[in-house]
Formats: sequence, C-alpha cells, structure tokens
Amino acid sequence: MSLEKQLERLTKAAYGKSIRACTDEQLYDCVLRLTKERMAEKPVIAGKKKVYYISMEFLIGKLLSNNLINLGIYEELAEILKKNGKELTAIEEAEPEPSLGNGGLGRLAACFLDSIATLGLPGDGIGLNYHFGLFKQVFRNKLQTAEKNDWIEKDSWLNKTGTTFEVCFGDKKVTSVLYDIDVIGYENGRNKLHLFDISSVDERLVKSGIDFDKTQIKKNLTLFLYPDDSDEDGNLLRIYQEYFLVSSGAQLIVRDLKEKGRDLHRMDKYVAIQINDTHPTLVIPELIRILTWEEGFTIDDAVKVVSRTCAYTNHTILAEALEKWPLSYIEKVVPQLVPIIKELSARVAKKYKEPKVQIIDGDKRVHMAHIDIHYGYSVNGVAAIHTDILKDTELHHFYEIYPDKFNNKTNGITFRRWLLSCNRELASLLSETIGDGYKKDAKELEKLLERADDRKVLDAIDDIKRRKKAALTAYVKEKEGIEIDPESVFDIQIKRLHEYKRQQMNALYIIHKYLEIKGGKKPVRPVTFIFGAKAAPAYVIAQDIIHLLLVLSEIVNKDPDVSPYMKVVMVENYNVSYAEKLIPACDISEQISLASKEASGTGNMKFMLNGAVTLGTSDGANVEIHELVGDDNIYIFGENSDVVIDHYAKADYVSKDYYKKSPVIREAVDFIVSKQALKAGRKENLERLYRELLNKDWFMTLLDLEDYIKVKDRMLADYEDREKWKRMMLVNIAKAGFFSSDRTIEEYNRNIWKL
Ligand code: 26Q
Repeated sequence: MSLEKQLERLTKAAYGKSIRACTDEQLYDCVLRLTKERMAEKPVIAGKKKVYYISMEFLIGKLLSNNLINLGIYEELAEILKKNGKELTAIEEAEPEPSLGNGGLGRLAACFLDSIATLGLPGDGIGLNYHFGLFKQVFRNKLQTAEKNDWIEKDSWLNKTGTTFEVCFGDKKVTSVLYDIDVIGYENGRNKLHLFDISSVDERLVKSGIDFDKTQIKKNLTLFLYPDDSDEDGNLLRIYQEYFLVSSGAQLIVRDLKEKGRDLHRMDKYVAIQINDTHPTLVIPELIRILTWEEGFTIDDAVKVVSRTCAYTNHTILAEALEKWPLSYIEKVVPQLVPIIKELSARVAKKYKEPKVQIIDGDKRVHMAHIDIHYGYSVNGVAAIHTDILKDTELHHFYEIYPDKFNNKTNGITFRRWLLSCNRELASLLSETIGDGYKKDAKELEKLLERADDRKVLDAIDDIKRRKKAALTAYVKEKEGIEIDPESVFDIQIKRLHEYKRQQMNALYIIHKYLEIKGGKKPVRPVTFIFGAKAAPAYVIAQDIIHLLLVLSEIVNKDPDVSPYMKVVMVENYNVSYAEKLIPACDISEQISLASKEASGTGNMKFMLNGAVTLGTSDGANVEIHELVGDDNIYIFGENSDVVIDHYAKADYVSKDYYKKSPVIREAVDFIVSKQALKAGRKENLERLYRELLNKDWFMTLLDLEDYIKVKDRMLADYEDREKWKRMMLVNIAKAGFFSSDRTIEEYNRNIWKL
C-alpha cells in the first residue's frame, strides 16, 4: 500500500478524519502506528550467535524521526504531510520523551542498539521499563526540583509480548512482564529492546514530586530510574532493581537458547552478554545459579561457560561510583545468590592473595567490578586514555593477572540521530558535496578535507550553523523566555551536573567576563553561555552549582550594562530532545572535565560532527579528537592526567594556594558571596559552594582556571577570523567519522562478541 493510503486508512479508522483534518497530536498517534506497522514487516536479524546488551539504562530519546530515517521513508512522509498542510517536525514535537537513562552510559546503549541493527548483527537490549524514568527537572526559586516524567501513553513504541517470568527475592516473589521495542537498522532488519516491568506496579504510590514509599517493592520496583550519576550510595531498592533486571534477562536468554535447541554447555558459542558497567553484574551469579540448580550443571561447568559468555564494560574511575554492596544487603534481597558469590569469592581468595582483587573485602562488601573481571572474558574501557588509566592505576592488579582480557573500545555515536535526524540541512550539504557514501561508511566524511579551501562549501557550512542558531534562538525564547542574540557566539556545556565535569569553572569564567564588562572592557562580539544539566537530587554541591548558574543568569541578563554583550541561559529539563536542538547550533563545545576523570564523553563527538569546535582538557575522548583534528582545530588547556593523578597520589593540591596567588581567581570566587550575588540568591547555597571551592575543591577547579580563561579568550578572538573558524568547522566535521558507533560496534564484534 502507498504510504499516503496507509496513513489515511489510519486517520480514518482512529479519528474518522482525513489527514488534513487531524491535529498534530492525532497525526502523531497515526504516524506512530504506521511506523510500527512498517517496522514489523522488517525481517528479524538472525544468526548463529547473538549479543545481549544488558543495561539498567537505555536513553533512547524520541524514536519517530529515527525510525522513519532508518526505514527510508522520512522524506516521503514529510512530503505527504506537507501536501496536506502539515509539518512532520511539528508532529514530532507531540512525541513524549522516555527518560530511561541518566546520561552518557544510557545514551551509549541506545546508540549501540542502532549500530548493531544497522550492521545487521543479531543483538538485543535487555533493560527495565521505568514508568516515570529519570525525574523531570523544574526550576523553582532558582533551585532544581524534581517531578515525575509520565511518558507512557496508551499507544507507544512498547509492544506487549505475553511473556512473563517469576522473579524470587528473599521474602517475596514478583511477576516480570516483558515489553519489546523494535529496533530497526538503517536500511537493515530488526532487533529488539526488551524492557521488563513488574505486573504489580502501582503508579499511585507516587504522591508529590518523585516521593514514594521505598519499602513497597512489589509496587515500586519499576517506577523510577535511580537518579544517580555516580554520586551517592545505593540502597536496597537499587539492588532489587538490579536483580530483577538480571534474573528476568537470564531467564529470557536461557529460554531463547532452549527454544533453539542449543546445548547450554556450549552457551558461549551462541551468546555474548555485554554487561554495561557493574549495574547488571549479578547476571553472572544468577546464570551460574540457574545452570547449577535448574539445569544440573556442576559448579565448575557453570562457572566455566558463564565466564566465557560475559564481558564487562567499565565507564568510570571515580571511586565513589564503583559499586560495592554490603553482603548483608544482597543477603536480604537475594539470599539465593549469596552462596554462589561466596564460592566465587573463595576461589579468587585461594588463588590470589592481593587484597585489592578480592570479591568480598574485609568489611564484607561485595565489589561488583571484581566479579566481572574475574568471571568475565573481556574488560574494556571507553576511550584510549581511560583504558590506559584502568591498566596503569585503577585496575592495575587485575591487569597483571589478566593482561589479555583488557581492551579499549573508544565510544561512538549514531550518525542517524546526531546528524541525519538532528541536522538534516548539514546532512544534505554533505551529500551534495561528497556523496551519500558517508551515511554507510562514516570515514568517507574525510573526503570533505579536499574542499577545505573551497569558499562555497565553507560558506554553506557557516550558513547552516547560522540557521541552526536562529532556530535555537526562537526555541529558547519560547521555552525559557530568554532573548538571545543569534549573532553572538554560542558557547554550550550540556551534560550531567557533576563537580568533576566542572560547570563551576565555566561559571567562574562567566563571573570574570561579567566583571570585565562592568569595568569597561567590552567583548568584540556578544557571547551566549548555555547550560543544560540535571543533578542527582541528593547531590548537594551539584544543586548549589545549578543555583549559582541560575543566579548568574538573572544578574547578567538583567544588567543593562552587560546584557548586550553576554547572556547566560540554563535550560530547564535538559534531555535528548533538547540536545538535538542545542548541538547543531553550537560554536564552542565545552568539554572541561578534570583530566583523568571523564571516561570518554560522547557529547564532545556529537558537537564536532555538527561543526562545533572543542574547548577541552586532555581527558576522555577529547584526547582522540585532538589527535585527529590536530593542534590547529581544537583548544586544549589545563594540566594533563599524569599531573592530576600525581596530585591525588601526593595529596598536595591546595586550592587556597591558587586563590591566594591569583587576583583574577580571587575576584571571581569572591563574587559568589558578594552582596550582589547574595541578593539574587540564597546564602546557604552560595556560601556552601564558596567554602567548598576554597577548602576542598576535590576536582581542582582552581588548578586550571587561569589557563581556561586564557585559552577561552583566545578562542573567542579567533572566532572573529571567520575564514579560519569556518575551516576549523569543516575539519572537525571531516574528522568525526572515527566516532561513528558503527565503528565502535564493529570493534566490539571483531574482538569481543565474534558474532
Ligand atoms: C551507581 C550505583 C547506584 C546507583 C546508580 C549508579 C550509577 C548510575 C549511573 C552510576 C553511574 C551511572 C552513569 C555513568 C555514566 O553515565 N558514565 C558515562 O558513561 C559514558 C559512556 O561510556 C562516558 O562517555 C562518560 O564519560 C561517563 O561518565
């Protein structure tokens, strides 16, 4: 059936109306159904061996645009709608955004699913169907508050499967219900994202905001995603969630194998399980439990085959983010796993005396990563420098035992979402300039380098940037009520709020600029500083930093002496959809984490692909971006990871020394508790942040502040050399091909999964 006929059939059936007569919301509903019908026609990707990517988070974002692109019907549908007086982009706005992830780790899982299907590899995701996902951020009195994100509508991308499993906890049993979301590859077949839910979930448990009774496991288990990006301690509910995920997932995997008549003793020939950080680590003891208790394996056989099936990805070296659960918690939630974990631990203890590699430590805490490393066959970091740090320092003792298990897989992003969908204009220009080949083989973007001196191409890239900035200007006006100047430089930092990411350093730069302008030193061109960030609700200093940014926004934007030259915007509820609007409009990409702390970063890749220039430290994937584009096309500042690691080792960083030494630093830091700031903000928050910076500053903001100011000022000056800047944009786009998640997945498959 023609696309138009199919859509009309749907609008008639659902609303008794023509396409033209439907509202955008009604059309979204019908286009959703149409897309699902088309997806269901795609062949399931099959093969002897399949990978299961198991993760507590899949930050999939809205799916309509991407699915239409991957089906190859985006343009055609847009035409049909236009003919009927409708805009596909307006219809896309009606889609609610699921928030099934915190940030980078969850978004990476979503990009990977897209690439696995695009490469035609058999591979499914296994995750949880959180009803309210990650909280929705609302600003009140310049503070973050949290509300639930009610994303599941009557019709959604979720498909009921009819599959259920029983999951047993120590003192209760729940029924696990499987929902599937189809994952379509770009011009390829279909895989699945399996999302588990409990049958007894009760949304009414949520009273106000995101508060609910944490003890009612049978009702609350899948209500929320843990709103934590590596800061606070976990609690029992988190372990309930983790075990629910892995038990459901393990049962699904074993059922699939049995249905195909596979010999479970050779499980590793048919299945690879990629464990996304330590959160699903319990899948290892759970599989061993199933094989020994239910399938009659000896413990040796079970351990052997599970160890050949499971592979682990590490996403962080922050000590506070490495999961260590008290054995007593695990005992309470899943007592049936305790004998197995003890056995695994005893085997390690017998073989290795080094305390740092034990699974259960002297305080009876279970080190989840240690289970993965001893009882998995691969350990990978997510950027070259990150993997090196794991080998050299954080996991050095393990590297000595298992040098062959360690490998690097530098992260990547799907170009379908982060170029073809979010920047159709740039994608078209690239097609006109270098052909369509880059869509399947991202390395072909390098062909653009041949045009690095071509005026027409350079101007066209710049022109698209202008249009994207104009579009963002209108959107920010509508959403935030703030007027920004589309001719200003757009300087953007969007990522979870964390001290190691150093939004506070950017804030100090803004204060410095503000004071300069007040003192009469006007910039040649206005600058717009844009932030987007959620903070874990219990992360106090992160809340204080958000408060400071909102205070600065008010002070700067309302000051008639200053606001013509700079604006500060903290967007509310930053999420994937917002990122899709911000990234194409960015000039300066802020990637300013303390060297050694950001495992990779993936926003940095999205920005360069869209023609932004990076201002960054030698951290995570910035290091590889630097190598690719060369010194002339990136702005690197700050101390490197060796120096930083040395400061930690010697415990010799004293922030007050930097404060005392530099009048520039002093002036900026003191402003936080100035009369002016205290008038706009809350004493408690601002003073706490001030004290933190002076007395602790664990992530060494003041160490790099002066260099940051210097390099950022140079960058802004260079922006005025328009020809030079346009060339930098072009080189960044041309070199972004390496960061396609298709490349990353090819490497996972070649070295780890071997599908
Ligand atoms: C841990 C314990 C209890 C509850 C929650 C958590 C928890 C939840 C989420 C710990 C960590 C996370 C998220 C981590 C994360 O997003 N890491 C990012 O992963 C990206 C993909 O590899 C990298 O690019 C980023 O550098 C890394 O910060």
